[in-house]
Amino acid sequence: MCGLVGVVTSNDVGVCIYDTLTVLQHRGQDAAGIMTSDNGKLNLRKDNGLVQDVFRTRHMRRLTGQMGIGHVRYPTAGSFSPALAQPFYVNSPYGLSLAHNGNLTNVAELSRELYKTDLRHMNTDSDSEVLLNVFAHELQQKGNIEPAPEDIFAAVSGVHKRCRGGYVAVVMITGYGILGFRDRHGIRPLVYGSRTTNGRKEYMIASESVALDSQGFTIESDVAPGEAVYIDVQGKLHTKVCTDAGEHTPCIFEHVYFARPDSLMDSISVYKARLRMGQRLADKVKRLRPDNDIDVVIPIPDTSRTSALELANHLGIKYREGFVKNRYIGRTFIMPGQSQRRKSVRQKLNAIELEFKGKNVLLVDDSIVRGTTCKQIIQMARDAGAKKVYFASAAPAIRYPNVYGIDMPAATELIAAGKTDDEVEELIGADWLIYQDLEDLIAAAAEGNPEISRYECSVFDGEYITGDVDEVYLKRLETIRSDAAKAARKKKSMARQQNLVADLQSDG
Ligand code: PIN
Repeated sequence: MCGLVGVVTSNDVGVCIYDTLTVLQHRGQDAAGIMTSDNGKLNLRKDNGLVQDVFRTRHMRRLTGQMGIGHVRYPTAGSFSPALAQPFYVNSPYGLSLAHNGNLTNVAELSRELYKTDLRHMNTDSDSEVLLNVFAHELQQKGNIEPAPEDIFAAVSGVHKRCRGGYVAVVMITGYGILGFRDRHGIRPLVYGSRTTNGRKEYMIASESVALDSQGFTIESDVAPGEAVYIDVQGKLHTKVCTDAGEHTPCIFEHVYFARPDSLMDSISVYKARLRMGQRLADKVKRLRPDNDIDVVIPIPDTSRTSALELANHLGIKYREGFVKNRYIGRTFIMPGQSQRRKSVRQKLNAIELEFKGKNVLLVDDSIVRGTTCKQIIQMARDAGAKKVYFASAAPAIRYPNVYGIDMPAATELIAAGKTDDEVEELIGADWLIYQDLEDLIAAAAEGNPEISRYECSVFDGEYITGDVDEVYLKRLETIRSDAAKAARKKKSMARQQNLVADLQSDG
């Protein structure tokens, strides 16, 4: 998962993009980058790390210019090299830089095509570099000295013809403007808005509306499936739908876990969707166990708080904060390798004993992925004196990998893959496990925007909307995503860095 932003203003944009990236930090903590364009000259700073660690005052001073793009990275394919930090740049045509969120499912075929037919060199195995080069090739074909909006939109059409998957991107065309585009199913989110400064309209395109809020921009619209939005350097907005729009199927997982609750996605309040998840889960609890003996509902912070609160309200049972989270520790979900993940849970969460002692507790989490964290948390609840530990997941069982830009583990590492709910219940050590039903999850989101009738739910139902994901593709993904493969890649990239340091030292 990644977060991106593009801004065209009348003043220097560096600080505005920096501040926005801190607001989008939840979408990726692996790397961050900003590229600005100052009268046709580009300034770039990117590296591995959190936004606050990547940018120092000396970098910010250099990030001048009235337009720019920024990116926070979450390593979908599990690579940790700083070379994969975005934005990416290609000098022809015009000097293009790109920040991308999502995943291309036909990247192997595209890479071959770029190399053999378009005569382009790829320096990484990142699909973002592929996307940039496909766009660059398509725009180059227009052959105009100055790109007109029609040329840019035609290039986006070319991208949609060639690329499959779930993707959004912002592209800066040096000296000309900033472009944002969204795949034809609108799987990944993208929104744009404006503000007026000294009588001039300024624009921002971003992954989430909370980015706009934070900088005083007002939402104009979500980018529609297949639509492109181009803001030229004078601050003029151009929009066009650049492909036959497919069925609009936004990713449901944004509502489950990824997006900030204060964002609106395709006009749906993420916060309200989570409240409704809690309400629907309560209905299911009542249906299945009308005489349940739950004493207290306890969320596993942070994401599940919203649904746990509404679940408790609808059950008429006390809601209590039984776990305290160390807010200075990153999300364990993103850490590579099982052993590191196991160790960090206790560092991250602590139980308040008095909320557990002698009680039957219903713990609530947003989802169960690998099951390792929730297993330990259930044990923590027992250690704190709980009589019975029930576990509710605000999302259905995750049984299939994600191929559209969410860093789900390999299928073999998903606890529910190929298992029944009872088997998962036993594996995590719960006295009762209750999952949200998929139709309830969908309804919880859909109530916020009745125009969207379908969602991208592949991690729950194994249906891949782009129709090109087969066994062979999933097998290949498995070899890239498994913890063992990630660990091997990390080792290799660290060794490479150490060699580099040794070389520099020996150079004196
Ligand atoms: C919670 C995010 N959420 C917690 C991510 C744990 C699955 N995990 C998915 C639950 S927060 S496990 O946003 O960081 O607060 O299934 O792998 O054990």
